[in-house]
Amino acid sequence: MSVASPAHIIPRRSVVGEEGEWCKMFDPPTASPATCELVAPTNPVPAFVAATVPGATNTIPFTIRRGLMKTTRIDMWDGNRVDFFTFDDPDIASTNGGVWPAPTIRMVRGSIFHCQVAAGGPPPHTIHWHGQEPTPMNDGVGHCSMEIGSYTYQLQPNFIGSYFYHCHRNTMQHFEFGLYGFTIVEPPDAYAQQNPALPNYAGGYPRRTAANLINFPQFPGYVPGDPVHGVAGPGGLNGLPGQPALDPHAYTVPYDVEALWVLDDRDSVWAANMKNARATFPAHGLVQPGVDDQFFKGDFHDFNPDYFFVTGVPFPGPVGSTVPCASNVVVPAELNSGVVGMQVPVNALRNQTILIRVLCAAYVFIRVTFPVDVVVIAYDGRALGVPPFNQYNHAFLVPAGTPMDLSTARRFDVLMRSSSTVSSFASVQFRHNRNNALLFTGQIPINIA
Ligand SMILES: [Cu+2]
Repeated sequence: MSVASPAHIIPRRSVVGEEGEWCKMFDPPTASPATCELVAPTNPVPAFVAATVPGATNTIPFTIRRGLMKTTRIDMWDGNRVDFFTFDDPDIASTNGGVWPAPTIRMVRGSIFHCQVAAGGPPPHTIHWHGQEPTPMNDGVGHCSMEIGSYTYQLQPNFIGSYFYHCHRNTMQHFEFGLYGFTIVEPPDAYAQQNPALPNYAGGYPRRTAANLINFPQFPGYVPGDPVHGVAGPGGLNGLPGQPALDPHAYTVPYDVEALWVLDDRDSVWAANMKNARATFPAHGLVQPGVDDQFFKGDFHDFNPDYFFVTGVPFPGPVGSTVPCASNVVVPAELNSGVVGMQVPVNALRNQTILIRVLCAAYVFIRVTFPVDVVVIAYDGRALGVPPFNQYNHAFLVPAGTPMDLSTARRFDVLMRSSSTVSSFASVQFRHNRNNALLFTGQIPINIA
């Protein structure tokens, strides 16, 4: 199809004069909208964080908060300083000024999730929940639904898995500059058990995630589900009056160790030249919105990364090298919704079930190769073989040494379990998005003692 063909032109009405509440892409915005169809939030995680993380508060009941955007200058491994755009959590003082990546958001399936986002830096921004299924105004799609000043996002997570949230305003810039964080949806009872003396202590491990492991009995504790009626059994996803009680663990498996690998790249020259966060914003009063605005200003397409990271941890080496990251990095509970002990490199014991959540936050291609067999249980926040899409896919084994490719914003979750000791690395190749040239090889330690 061609945009030059009269048959393919979609008429656009002018929105001049409406740059307020609903036409929020303009600079400067003039109003913040109310959340559509607002209902009472039920997310239990903010109260848990306030109860367990020293100094944390829960200012708005059942609601998490995020502030954006902060400008944070981060030291690279070689002493160069690079600008990042970052979030903070106003309920956790240690994040003031912004952290990168943003604090991980955990939520439980079926709860009503609210996130109040306030723009302290130059607005507008919009938060996309990448794989969640909110109403359109809460989906935060770039250039369509904007939060300005302050906006409360509302959604109900219905699929247990791995997601992320990111600014979708001028995405190639705001996302690459660091305005993102990881999001994890857990079973409905993940935060119900809050006694640290009990094995399912909500702030630690084991935890559970969604999977269909009917063909992989090496992972103990898997609870099968009802393939006809879905994850929740005959009562349906949310239960129906008179139907049997739901099993919150149907189609889930416990894991003992959790690792988060957010793979990212930075081009320091690109970052230095393109750091005006408002460079491409359209202005009020343009006659043809979407035509007269300046989305294409700058050299955003010319991206050649020279720094590489896993979950904010640097791979300390130049382009062309093969370099391991630090071997002992644990995500602080205050940056992980109160959960203690989520790892970056893997340090586990024999016969522990290890869950590794992988996100490609890089703009170049990623090629991950594990030194031991893994079972892929989910892609992009959807567990393979789990209703309602169970007839279309299934979990599968990836033998040791087999490369797996990822492109920007994609995720996969793998399970690993070894009865023998392992002292090795997973290899992460960063390959150029235009010619697939190998740019850098990062090594992530995997130690099973
Ligand atoms: Cu933004």
